[in-house]
Amino acid sequence: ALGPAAALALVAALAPPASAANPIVTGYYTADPAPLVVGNTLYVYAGRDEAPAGHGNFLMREWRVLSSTDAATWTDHGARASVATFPWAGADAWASEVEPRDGKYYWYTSINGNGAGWMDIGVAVGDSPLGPFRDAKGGPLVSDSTPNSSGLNIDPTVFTDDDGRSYLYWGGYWGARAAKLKPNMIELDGPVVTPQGLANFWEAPWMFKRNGLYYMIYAANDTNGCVTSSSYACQRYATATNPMGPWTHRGVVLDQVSSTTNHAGVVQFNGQWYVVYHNADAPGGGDFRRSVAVDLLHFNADGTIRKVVQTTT
Ligand code: FUB
Repeated sequence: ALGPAAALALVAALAPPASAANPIVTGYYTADPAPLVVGNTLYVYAGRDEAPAGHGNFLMREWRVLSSTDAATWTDHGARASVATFPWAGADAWASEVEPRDGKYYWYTSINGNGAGWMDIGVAVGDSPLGPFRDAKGGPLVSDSTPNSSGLNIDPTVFTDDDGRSYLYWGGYWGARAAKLKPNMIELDGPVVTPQGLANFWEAPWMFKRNGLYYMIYAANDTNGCVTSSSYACQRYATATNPMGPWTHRGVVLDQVSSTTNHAGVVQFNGQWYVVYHNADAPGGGDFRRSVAVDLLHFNADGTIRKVVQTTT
């Protein structure tokens, strides 16, 4: 028979991993979450939705950081970057992602520069996951003047492969774009290309790798199995055997959520895969008053992803 200590250990081993109470932040609204694991800590970088009730557009001026050691209870580290982090920009702290390299943390952001175009991609750098972060480049990494840029340069996702090469994908509305990054992480390495195979791409790409296979999840808004109205979006996903594609579309991984936008990140933490996304479920929430949620992500034996069960508590 098992002794009490062994029995407790067995129960702990058999217990399902902690799942979050959603939304993970109350008290203010958060959107466009980007998860990152450093050591035993899961960080979530998210924009803050500041739009008052009834306001019909995004009002976003800063990015917040949350952390957890169990994906269920969260510490709020406040705003760690804002529009003011980028002296050449003026507004719109839209979706972002943090990528570590060589002991530094590079925070890639969608931001409204003061140039001729609309949205640009900026990059800030810090010495820890919580910063402090400073503008790394003195100007945009991607702007309208970047050859073959997407026209709406938003939603950067950066992926670093096992061989140390880093890749940047981004894009919104008019298509996805991809480029290699130099090891300094603040310059493109070669041309901007249009990745192939991301069927019905709308915005919000997020790239990761599992068992040697590259995955891209991204928002789509087609009514062919994705959403009931193209004002909304689902998350489709694609896989590839090369980090620059071509990609093979695999299906819908996250159905329409309660906000019109649908933006997600995927991460493995404590042996479990999670999807971090946003919706409008929080009290007083809406399309411009969104809240971050965390749910489990499950893979089938053949590497395909099961559709996420969205939980509300
Ligand atoms: O939060 C502003 C924009 O809405 C993001 O950049 C898009 O991904 C969508 O979530």
